[in-house]
Amino acid sequence: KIIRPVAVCTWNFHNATAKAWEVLKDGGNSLDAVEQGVMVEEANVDNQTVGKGGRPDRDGNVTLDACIMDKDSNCGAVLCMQNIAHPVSVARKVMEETPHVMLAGKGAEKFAYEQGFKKEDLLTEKSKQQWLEWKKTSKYETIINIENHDTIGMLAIDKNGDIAGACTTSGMAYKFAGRVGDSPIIGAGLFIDNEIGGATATGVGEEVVRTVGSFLIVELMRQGKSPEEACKEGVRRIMEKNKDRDDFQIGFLAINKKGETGGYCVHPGFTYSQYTEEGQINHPAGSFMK
Ligand code: SD4
Repeated sequence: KIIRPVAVCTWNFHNATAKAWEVLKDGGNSLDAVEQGVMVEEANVDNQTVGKGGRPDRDGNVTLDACIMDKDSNCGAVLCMQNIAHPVSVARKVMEETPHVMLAGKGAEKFAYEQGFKKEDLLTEKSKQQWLEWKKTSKYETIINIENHDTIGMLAIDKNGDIAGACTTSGMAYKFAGRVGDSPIIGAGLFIDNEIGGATATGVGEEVVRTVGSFLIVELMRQGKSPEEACKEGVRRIMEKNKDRDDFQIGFLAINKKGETGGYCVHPGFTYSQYTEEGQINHPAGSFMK
């Protein structure tokens, strides 16, 4: 059975998939759907892992990472960019308006201003106070499923059967200045191959980068695995390299050409939110640890 259109995203971001659905239901394309969908969370100051309101690095600066990829394998990304609330839209401009795929730091910010984006202070009072509290101990640790895990990766298939994806984050809270995770790295935090499907990731980015997680998952689907089976194998590969350690979360999410979706994670707790013509559902993903 072919299911389309479909919008699906990491975690419980109903408002984001609802926004994407608005685009898709009227025949809009998957690229516009994923961009507008994730922008909901970039603008949400209560989400402290994405966009405005994101937790800062250890020096108190909010630095954002995002990427976007379309049905023709065009892609764009911004890395470690400050003062711009919608990095996904800057990533789309990089894709559409430059000969490049990635712009980082000051260069990305300069390009954004040239494209008409406004400078904004992204550090909210809440995130600032929490950072000041953190500085008293300066201990870098992640709490599974709680801290640091609200990155939004979104995948969509439109009426034409074309797939696109986007991923956006403020990265790990209190990271080193300049640290970039998996989220803006094509193949790691996001990958689309319109022949096969798409995948995206959330969690401790370092672990996703070293297995090129999202690319791996799309390739596993090419070999015949379902989205869930492919995500499960992606998690297994990571755990294979972490025999002595399981104190971190990773969640993978995938969609195939039929519009089937699936996810898998390290620890119970990762869910994904899906919107189809049957409405909105939040699915719990299977997990490696029980
Ligand atoms: C990162 N993968 O920067 C991101 C963090 C994340 O939910 O997913 N948070 O490593």
